Amino acid sequence: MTFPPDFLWGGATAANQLEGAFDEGGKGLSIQDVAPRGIQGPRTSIPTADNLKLVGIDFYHRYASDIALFAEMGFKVLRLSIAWSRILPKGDDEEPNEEGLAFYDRVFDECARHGIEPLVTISHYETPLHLADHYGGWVNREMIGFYERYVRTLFDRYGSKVRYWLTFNEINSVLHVPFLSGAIDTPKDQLSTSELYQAAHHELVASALATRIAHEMIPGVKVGCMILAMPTYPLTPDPADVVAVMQADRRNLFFGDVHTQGIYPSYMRRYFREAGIELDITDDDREILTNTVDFVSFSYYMSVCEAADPAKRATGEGNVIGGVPNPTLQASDWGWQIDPAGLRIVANQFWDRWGKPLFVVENGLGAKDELVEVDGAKTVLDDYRIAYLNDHLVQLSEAIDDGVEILGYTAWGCIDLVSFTTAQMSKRYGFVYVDRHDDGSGTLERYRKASFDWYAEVIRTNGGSLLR
Ligand code: BGP
Repeated sequence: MTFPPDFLWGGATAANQLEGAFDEGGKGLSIQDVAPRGIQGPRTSIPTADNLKLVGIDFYHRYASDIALFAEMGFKVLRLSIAWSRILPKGDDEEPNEEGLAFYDRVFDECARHGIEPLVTISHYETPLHLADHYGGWVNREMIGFYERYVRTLFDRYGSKVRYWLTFNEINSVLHVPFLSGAIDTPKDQLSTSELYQAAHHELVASALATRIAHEMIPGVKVGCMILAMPTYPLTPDPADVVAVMQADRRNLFFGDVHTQGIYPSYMRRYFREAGIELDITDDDREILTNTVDFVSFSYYMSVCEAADPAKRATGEGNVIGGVPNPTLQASDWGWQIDPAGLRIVANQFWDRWGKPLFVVENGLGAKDELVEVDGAKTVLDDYRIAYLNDHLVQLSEAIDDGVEILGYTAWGCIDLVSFTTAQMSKRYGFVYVDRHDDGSGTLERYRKASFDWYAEVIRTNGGSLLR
């Protein structure tokens, strides 16, 4: 096995999916506090008790013991996000909320005590609700200034504690889930493609600005973009399908192209012209975009197919971006098609195209788990999750052997948390089981699953224990 000796093994989380304490410590409301059905249902006007994210898994109060569990597995890195509305409760506040700042100080100090490096997502689907309700979210250029104020506050406060930063989670998803990704509270069918790309443009400028500011303020900092990776295969060998793949792929790769090259790629000119899109791009914007990222991070769960024939272009179940299901692959209980080789393929594609170090910051299997008793201890026998992760990590090692530079791997939802797309508790990813259920019942007790020991051994052996 070929994982480099300093490979960053760990797990990934997001504030809105695990912290809970949605109205404690001076926190303002975020868009997630009014999205009880994830991307699958409408928002509510105020937080409602059926929204599992309001309590999450209570990480806000249990962070110390949870981080101790991660340390027990040998984590080198923990990906977590900062809830923007803990720091700036409304988003346009002049002064940050000290209690919110102090919370993440405690979290980072706890990580440091265990030798765990934090990898921090600045904006993970949790924009302050006020910015959605009063400014219209990222279609509005003013968002760049609010984001700048937020990142300056973070870099100033945590610059000595956090070395790795990600600007926007799955930035390409703004085209697909405008409310949760872009805080744009207009139904998608009433938004024009121009508005969606304008929002994407504002985020790209904000991301490049954050990169510039970080480089100015924090010596040795590493800033990455974060892309929802979706390798796309032709449904048939028909060249028309291959062209369809090229075009579908570019809708995603565009975001990485801008982040790594610092300019809009030439193929977008034709797309914008033919789609009648005219963007407001200023000279200042163009200058800011030249601040390219230090690395590219991505989530990887599944691949899709693409076809030229609209009759074949049925969309797969449950995923954020869409795409045609692959007839050769099996799917998870939530319809996400399982494709370990896709991880090797996409890592090679990104490396060949961008030449920047990569970081796999999300990967894993959302599955229903059953708590059982073995030798008097409660656990989950999640051999299905172990098989999924094993096969993906073997493919990642193939990519490393192919010559791709990979900084690390953080398994998504390393402790069970609330799902993003469906807002369920029952879609579990963790090495640690959390006793909480879709109806909100449960003790919130934590139990180690079989995958807990398995992952600890993978980390201890630096991948040597993986089964090829
Ligand atoms: C990504 C998000 C995560 C996450 C993951 C799994 O799109 O960045 O926040 O939750 O998908 O999705 P889900 O929780 O819906 O299974």
